[in-house]
Amino acid sequence: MKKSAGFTLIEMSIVLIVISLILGGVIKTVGVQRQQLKRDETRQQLTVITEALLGFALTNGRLPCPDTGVDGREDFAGGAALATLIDCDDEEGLLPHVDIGVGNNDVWGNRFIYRVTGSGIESFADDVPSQVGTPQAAASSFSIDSTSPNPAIGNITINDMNGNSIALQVPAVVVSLGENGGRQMACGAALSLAEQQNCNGDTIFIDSFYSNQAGQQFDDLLVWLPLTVLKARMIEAELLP
Ligand SMILES: [Ca+2]
Ligand SMILES: [Ca+2]
Ligand SMILES: [Ca+2]
Repeated sequence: MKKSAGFTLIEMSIVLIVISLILGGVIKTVGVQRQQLKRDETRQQLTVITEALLGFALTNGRLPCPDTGVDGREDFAGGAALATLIDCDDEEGLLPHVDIGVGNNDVWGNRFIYRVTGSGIESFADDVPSQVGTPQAAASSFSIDSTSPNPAIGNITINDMNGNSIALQVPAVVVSLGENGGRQMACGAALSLAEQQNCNGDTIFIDSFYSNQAGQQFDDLLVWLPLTVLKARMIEAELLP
């Protein structure tokens, strides 16, 4: 029998299957790389935000209040900055990106969550005058948010997935809710317990590695301002003795 030249149907099928497997692998790899790039970009944004928050603190003698509306501006209790004390509308809201001069959204198009401690920190936080819009004089007092009388320390805690402390007495934290941020803004039970912890409005936050395991999904990206760094910068700038 004469064997026909070229591929048989079976050979063609095998070739097509192999090509599709290779292409599938390539597409998957490209997808993972794109995801990684977006996460890297968000980490860079968070680094810029940290610097911007420090800059705000150096200029104003305090950290900004969260934006509890949609305009990217700080919100104060009663709707306006008080003449006497800084009093944030809420300790948690969205990053007041306009006031600190950074971009409004993460790479997935969602605003950053921002929480500032309701307690001031140590001896420089006691009932300082409002300095909204005016630079604080050198070596004067410094406040995070002096609504609490004689506050002692920052009150935000960063834990790992297992509830172990990563950082305590944190003055401020900024969260990108990751790719599932749009859904997570509702902070519903569809999210893993760890992700719910980053949008439920309390003082506990979770930082962990990326996971897409069922029930353990975690794609949030966090940055926080350590008390030590904030104090060191304020001392350098002679805003603290
Ligand atoms: Ca606002
Ligand atoms: Ca998330
Ligand atoms: Ca929480």
